[in-house]
Amino acid sequence: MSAPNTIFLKDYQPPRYLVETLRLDFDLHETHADVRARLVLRLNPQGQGPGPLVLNGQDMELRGLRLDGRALNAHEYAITGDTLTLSEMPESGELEIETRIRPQENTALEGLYQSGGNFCTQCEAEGFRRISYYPDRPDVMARFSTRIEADKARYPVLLSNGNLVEAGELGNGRHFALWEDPFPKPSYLFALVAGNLAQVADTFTTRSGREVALHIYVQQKNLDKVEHAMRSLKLAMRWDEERFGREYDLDIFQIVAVDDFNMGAMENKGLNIFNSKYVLAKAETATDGDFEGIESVIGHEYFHNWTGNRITCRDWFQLSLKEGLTVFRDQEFSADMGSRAVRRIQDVRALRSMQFAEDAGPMAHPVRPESYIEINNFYTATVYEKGAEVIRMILTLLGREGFRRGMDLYFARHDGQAVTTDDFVTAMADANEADFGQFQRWYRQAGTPEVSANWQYDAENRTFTLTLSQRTPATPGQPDKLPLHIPIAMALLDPSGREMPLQLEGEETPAGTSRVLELREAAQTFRFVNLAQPPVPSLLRGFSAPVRLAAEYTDQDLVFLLAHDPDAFCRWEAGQQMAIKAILSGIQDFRAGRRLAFNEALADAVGRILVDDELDPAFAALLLALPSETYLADLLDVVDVEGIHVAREFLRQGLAMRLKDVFLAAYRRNSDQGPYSLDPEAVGRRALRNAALSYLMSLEEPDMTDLALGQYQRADNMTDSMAALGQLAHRDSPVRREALDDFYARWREDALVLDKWFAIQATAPLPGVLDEVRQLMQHPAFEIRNPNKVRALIGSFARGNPTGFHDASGEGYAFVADQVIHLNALNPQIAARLLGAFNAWRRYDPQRRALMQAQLERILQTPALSPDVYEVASKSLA
Ligand code: B3K
Ligand code: ZN
Repeated sequence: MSAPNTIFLKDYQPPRYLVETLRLDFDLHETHADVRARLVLRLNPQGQGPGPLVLNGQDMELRGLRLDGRALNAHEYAITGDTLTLSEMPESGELEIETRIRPQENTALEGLYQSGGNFCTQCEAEGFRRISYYPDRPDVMARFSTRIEADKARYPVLLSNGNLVEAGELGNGRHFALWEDPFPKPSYLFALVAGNLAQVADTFTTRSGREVALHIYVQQKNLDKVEHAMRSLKLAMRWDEERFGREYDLDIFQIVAVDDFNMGAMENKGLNIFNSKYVLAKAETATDGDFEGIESVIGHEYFHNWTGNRITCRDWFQLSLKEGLTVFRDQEFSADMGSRAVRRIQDVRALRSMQFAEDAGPMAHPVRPESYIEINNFYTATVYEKGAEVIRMILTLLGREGFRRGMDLYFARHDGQAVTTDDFVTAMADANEADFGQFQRWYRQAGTPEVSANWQYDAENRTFTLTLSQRTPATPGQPDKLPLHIPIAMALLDPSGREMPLQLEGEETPAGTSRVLELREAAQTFRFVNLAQPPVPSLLRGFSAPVRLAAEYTDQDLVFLLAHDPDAFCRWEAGQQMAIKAILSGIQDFRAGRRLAFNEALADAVGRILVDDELDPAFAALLLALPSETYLADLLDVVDVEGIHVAREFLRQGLAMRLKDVFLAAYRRNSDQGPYSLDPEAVGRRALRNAALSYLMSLEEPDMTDLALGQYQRADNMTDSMAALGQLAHRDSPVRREALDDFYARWREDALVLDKWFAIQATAPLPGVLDEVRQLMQHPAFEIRNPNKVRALIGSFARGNPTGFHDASGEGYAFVADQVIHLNALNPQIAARLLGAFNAWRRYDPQRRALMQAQLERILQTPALSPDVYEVASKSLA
């Protein structure tokens, strides 16, 4: 095949024409939809001057084209590939375009499509061009009005962005609604919904006293699962006012839940469309993690109203302008709603297991990429999560007030505009008279920086010398890296664990007990004076920068930090480092055919955590969570699939054997008798109890299986039910099948719960798992066109089952590659995501490497490959 085009940031040109208003008329039918678009266009004074008008359009039939009321002749326009070009375009004029599209046949779930018999849309990034010919780019912002006409019995609810201005009957069983959005917006924020949906309504009064109607639409049968989403929405609206001074700006805010959705949710102006996974929840069907996910995604999409919608991106290279910033905002929201320390550690875990791996692989790209083939492939952990870390570093460097000043200036300066990440950083710098010149490299340079720290205490001179150095490994297309501006939050702890007063050489007096050191050079030395005792440094507190830190800690230092560091992140990290050391040495033993040795110091440390009742139980649960197999894989030069699994399980079982009674006591102590509560304390106790269960189950003793089975049978909530079922399903025992069948029989009507059932089976580290996955693909509840099902079954197998996917036979690879090829024709976005499971192929042993390479090559030779899949496969092989 001929390679699809690459788009480069350096080629950016402002649009030649702007659209002032866009009127859309939809006529929805059972086999098709007719769309009429009327664009009021004018020459962009900042553009290249008069010339042809080029519109984007894909998969549609052009049925009419008029300029200022006059039908255009065939020689006045040209359709080539995915564009429509008008050679002669006056400086201003009204263009009327009639197209016919087929939402019923749209399996890519981009543009207008059907889900569960309802119509809905997904336009970001470039889905609007499947609805009408249009300058489908974010720097063209227009005022939209949308009229929808459809059968009234089938589609009683007709929604679009903005305010409802008119609605009525049309006789013949059809009806219509007219919506107007007063805020100019890019086409990617357009949305339409037509369907048979039930509504939950509430109101929110903004701090300036305006009342906003809040409507959440779901299927009738799900009305009992909306309360948490509504509560989250109101909390988010209040929080954005309090923390950032941002009020909602329309009279109505609507959320619609749909079952078929490529990602989590979409922030369309005034009409967010959500994957039902991020709306529907009640204790019986959703886990504590699901509840947290809903709160954060509802918050995230709501916060986009200011960071994304009012101020949007100039082009898609600037995606992190809205995504990194909005992830940062949703992380802060969640931190303020629950335990800040726990949320921070969870976020760091996710960043390390996904973004660090991305940065180390063939798709590594900067937070602001320089080129892409398919923009949908760049909705990545780098753009989102590393982008959020970059914002967080700005906060760390400026302090909370300075950061707020910068945000205020950003909103004041750029409201209503489509801007760049440079504009954002400039606002931050200007508001604080700060210099972010070097800092900007975080946006341009890919790869995870490695920071090394070593130190010396000089008892005679009472000084402590800390040397920090940095280097960023090469990434595709970026062989050489420059030093970054890295904030390293730190403190020095005395032998009792207290923070010591800090005085750098040259300072008159000590000031404070914690600092942010600014590392700007390749290597820098910081000398602290007046220290009567040798300190242990607490470094990268709160994970103040997205780097890999190599610090010269002894085993003793780690034990000390785990016991005493007042900074929760560093305390947790010390425990992780101890576990990592133990597992890495276990892997070496395993490789060498030696018996694995157990590190008794770890059992002491874990024992102390389990009996410490001062500890927040949620934090204790995190301390007990072993580093993920993916993160461990990332730490090895050559990934040892079996070794990681064996050594990690050996550590889990070793701890359980030594501490069985303590785990059992913790299990019992944290059992809740009362009714289910979402209060952080109760959530934490469930987490700790279920962590204890996972250790106890590793003993593979019949009474422990009974414990899990009893928990499964008695659970009144999905958190406890899933935790127990997961344990039962991931070990070979006589009750395994029984429990899985029971769960299915109970939840067969609930699609979201069945996703959990699929995922738990797909991630079982058991022989024969691939056969089970194959069988499950034939299960009546499985549906290849539904992204949630694909993610639950195939995605979980490919990314959440290292021993299954990487089975030495290569069958796991062949299976996933088959699915990628199948999905390529149905839903390229989902296919490309799945294909990402192969990205780390070069880091495996020669046999596995060859097997994965062969599958990638087979995929690349598939006829009619989508640009999405082409880009991932070709870059992976490059
Ligand atoms: N902005 C959307 C993501 C769109 C993805 C398009 N492939 C959801 C979000 O980040 O809020
Ligand atoms: Zn977002």
